Amino acid sequence: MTWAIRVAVGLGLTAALVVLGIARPEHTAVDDAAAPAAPTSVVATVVQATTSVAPTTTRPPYEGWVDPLSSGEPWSSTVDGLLTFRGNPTRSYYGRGPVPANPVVQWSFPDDGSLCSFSSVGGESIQWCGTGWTGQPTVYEQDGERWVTFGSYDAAVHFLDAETGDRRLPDFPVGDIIKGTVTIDPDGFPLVYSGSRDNFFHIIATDRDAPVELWSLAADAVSPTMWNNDWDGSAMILDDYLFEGGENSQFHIVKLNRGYDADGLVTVDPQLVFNAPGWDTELTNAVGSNVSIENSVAISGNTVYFANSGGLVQGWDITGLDEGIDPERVFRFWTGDDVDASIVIDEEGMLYVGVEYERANSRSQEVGQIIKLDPSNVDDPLVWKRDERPYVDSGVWGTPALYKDILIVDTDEGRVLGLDRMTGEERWNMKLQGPTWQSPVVVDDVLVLGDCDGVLHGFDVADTTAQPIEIWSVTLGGCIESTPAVWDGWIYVGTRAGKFYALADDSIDTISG
Ligand SMILES: [Ca+2]
Ligand SMILES: [Ca+2]
Ligand SMILES: [Ca+2]
Ligand SMILES: [Ca+2]
Repeated sequence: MTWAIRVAVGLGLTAALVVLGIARPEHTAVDDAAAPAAPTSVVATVVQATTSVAPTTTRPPYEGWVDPLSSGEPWSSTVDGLLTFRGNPTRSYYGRGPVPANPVVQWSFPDDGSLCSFSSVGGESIQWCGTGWTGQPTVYEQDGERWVTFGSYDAAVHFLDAETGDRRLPDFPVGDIIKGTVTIDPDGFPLVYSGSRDNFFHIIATDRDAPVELWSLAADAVSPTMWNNDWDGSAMILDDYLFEGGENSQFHIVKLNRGYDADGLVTVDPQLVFNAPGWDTELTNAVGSNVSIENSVAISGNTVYFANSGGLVQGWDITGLDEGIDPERVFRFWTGDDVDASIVIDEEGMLYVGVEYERANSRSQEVGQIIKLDPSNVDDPLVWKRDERPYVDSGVWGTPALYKDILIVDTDEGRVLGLDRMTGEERWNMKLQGPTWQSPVVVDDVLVLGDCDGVLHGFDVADTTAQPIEIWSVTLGGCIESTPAVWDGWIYVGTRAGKFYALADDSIDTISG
């Protein structure tokens, strides 16, 4: 049975956006042109860590950074919520049900106008609206109340009441658009971590009348850098360390030194304790200088994984980080082409990687666009591969989703695939209006996925051997490019038409129900 819920969209606004040519994403929405290089002289300092917080799990304590068995589980035992892009260190937690059975828009934001601003791409200024890649909202409890916090294309972070859409705090303006997903402090400090195209990675306090920036990391604070200065990746925070890749093509680790002052206000005293290029000479010889890191770092065991626009998947061992021992690269696999999707890691430590097809080189034709890697087999890690390259500038932008025994992947052309995790064999496929760049969300056996016609779909995927069954659809308008958040009967998502939406069943009564 299918419900088609049509939501009235301001036709004048939609028409205006179409005239401006921004109702659909451009392929430049993820990749940004190289910025002029600036000389830098800041050198990272190494400080000794003094404390380490043991993770709380229902299993015996794990002697390391991230228990691989935590794949698919919530991140924090301190803060209830969806706290970062794809929810946890292995980028494999999609939210908490129930999923609405018949979702209806309960509120939209802002009340008037749209979330738009102008930003430059390659010297040309264009208007950007709403939220885009990756743009997943965070949903969480702070001081006993539920917040929805996200960055958007109006160049601000928004802090909203999850039930009403009213502002909990004034907007926090940054210097340029925000494409990525903010991270909420997993240890309960009232802190929000956000990148921006404004060349800074920001740490924002949310425990006073207005949000306050406590610190920022400039893209040129390290050297050498390559390509650009934006920050799209969603940070990961473990044991007071922040891990983040930048479009400066470097991998950064910051010791936060979080605390509170005499008035009880949150403080940080960040120290950049490590940074390293995410490229090597072999890579730049093969692909040139576009080696920016646009995905969100993923961590399993004692290894931080990420990939860059040069297609280099890499793992960095952080075993001795809290003893002052520098991380070392322990895994290297070249996919041949741009990897902007985040790496997803299963409970066995296997990596699932979505790859774009824009260089069209022989390596990307050999390796394919959806791959499973076994990083314990450093010399021959490729477990399986799948080709998804119908044309140049296609492949995968969305971060794949692990669900039961399958991997769910959407492609630029709008194909959605259910693949056997063990073999890569196709269980099912379906076609939506592309480009589909959001990351599939699966909660309570329902796949929530939007398309670029602005329709948000719910599919029953409980039987992983069967074709998904559409159980509802909601027309929001614009292109749904960013990843939705599902939490306690609500779905939160923005579109490129300029608004941010909260959907729930009309019968929803209390936020905590
Ligand atoms: Ca970017
Ligand atoms: Ca690209
Ligand atoms: Ca920039
Ligand atoms: Ca890229």
